[in-house]
Amino acid sequence: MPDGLTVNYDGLIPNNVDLNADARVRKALETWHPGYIDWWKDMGPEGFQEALVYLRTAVSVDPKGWAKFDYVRMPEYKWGILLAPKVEGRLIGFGQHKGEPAWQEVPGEYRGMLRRLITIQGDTEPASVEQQRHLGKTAPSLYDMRNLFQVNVEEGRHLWAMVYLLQKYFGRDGREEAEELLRRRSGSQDSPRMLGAFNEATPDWVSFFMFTFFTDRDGKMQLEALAQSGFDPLSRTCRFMLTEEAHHMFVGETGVQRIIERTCAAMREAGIEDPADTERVRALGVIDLPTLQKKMNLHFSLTLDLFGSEVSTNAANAYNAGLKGRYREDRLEDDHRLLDATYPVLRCRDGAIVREEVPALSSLNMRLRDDFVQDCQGGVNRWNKVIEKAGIPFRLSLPHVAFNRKIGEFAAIEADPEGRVLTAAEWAAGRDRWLPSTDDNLFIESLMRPVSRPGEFASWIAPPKVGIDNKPGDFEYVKLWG
Ligand code: BYC
Ligand code: FE
Ligand code: FE
Repeated sequence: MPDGLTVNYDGLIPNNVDLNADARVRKALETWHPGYIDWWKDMGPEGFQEALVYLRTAVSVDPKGWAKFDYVRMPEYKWGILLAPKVEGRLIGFGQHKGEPAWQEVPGEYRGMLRRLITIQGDTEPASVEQQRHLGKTAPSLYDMRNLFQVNVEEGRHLWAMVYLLQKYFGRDGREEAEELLRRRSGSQDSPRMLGAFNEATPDWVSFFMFTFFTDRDGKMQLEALAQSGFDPLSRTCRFMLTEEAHHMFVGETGVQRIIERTCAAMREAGIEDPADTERVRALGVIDLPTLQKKMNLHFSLTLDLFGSEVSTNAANAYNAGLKGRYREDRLEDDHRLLDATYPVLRCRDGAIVREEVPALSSLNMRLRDDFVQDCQGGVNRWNKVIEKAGIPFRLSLPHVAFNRKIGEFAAIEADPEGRVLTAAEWAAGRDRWLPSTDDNLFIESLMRPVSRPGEFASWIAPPKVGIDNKPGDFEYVKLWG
């Protein structure tokens, strides 16, 4: 009997869901598999399909030892279907069905809503791989290249995770959605990915690190909310995905931190005290802190759009139905129904930003976004410690939530990073001070030169403190020629 912890590696698709006993779903997934591999070869990391990459693969869902490391060619990566172990007797934790047994099958009345949530979640995973496919060619080290590819194969696995749910629980519509997930393309005019931020470019490694810090963290928040789901297979799937997600945010946070370390060290060596003296700082081959702030402004604001509208009936319905909870719902202390509660929401009223009490059910997107901002702030504080320790008079800060928004309350207005509402002319005049300008992007692009000798790093980024899997500094994380 499968114990739900070890993974069966015998078939084409490693899994801990006893696919062998489920001929229909196994066949559906085996039918989908070649299209996935074609997609990966077409849209996955460009130019590195033959390289041997030192990757971790999930071999168990036991938190104490779930991964093993080895050299793999990415198209041969074992993309498996892994659910966190079932919790016997689990009950629905919130909404109108609170206290009823968690669903093991799709509740008919919520089928459409659930399918939509799973499809949107699934769509973001391949989108990010598409956005990052060019980056291997400019990796600042083999260590960073390996981390990029690790993130990419795991996002591929997250697609598998959602496709499994669609194929197993949604019959023919699920099959169609699974096909569509391989058909849409990030940035495409005709069939774009579903959410805005996943159609933006990730043009350089600074953007990559900001993306994994901010946008993968939206992934974390959304997965935490879906891990609370009364639909038990979704909950179990998301719980396991979260163990992988931690590494993605590690890549982002330490990536930016290493850029900051390098910049601060170079400034000190050269005796530059003014962080705004960007010309002299750039001449050192490092990224000036004001430009880093602009990149942060961009990726933070793009990611805030992923939380949807502050006031949303979709979110209220999903909560009421018991499908999507709040961040760590199970650790919150209230009635978990929220019928009479309110929540403070920042709104746009007659062109001004005001705080209003709104029914708590309608403001769940805002609440999750608040939790997200708080989570981001922790990382920013750690970055600022590095700058402070170097004695440089500069601090990074998250821009106001109204800054540069395309979705929700603030889509209709322009605001600066402090949250001052601006006229169109003021916005146009200030834009290049707050967001990366063409000139900033060209400068960053000029630094994006590949470094591919083991143990060497590009001029603009410090080496990591420890290697992956405790490997030494000059470890060959990627064997480029296979
Ligand atoms: N772009 O009530 P509203 C990750 C649409 S990231 C375009 O405001 P709702 C990852 C919306 O669809 C996590 N359209 O929003 C990270 C709706 O359209 P319809 C991904 C948008 O539904 C890095 C209309 O506007 N997972 O995993 O409450 C690397 C009104 O919607 C956008 C999830 O997001 C947008 N940004 O909330 C790899 C979880 N925002 O239906 C992976 C699943 C809204 O009227 N998704 N619209 O045509 C959800 O929970 C919700 O769908 C959303 C939106 C939070 C996204
Ligand atoms: Fe993911
Ligand atoms: Fe991720």
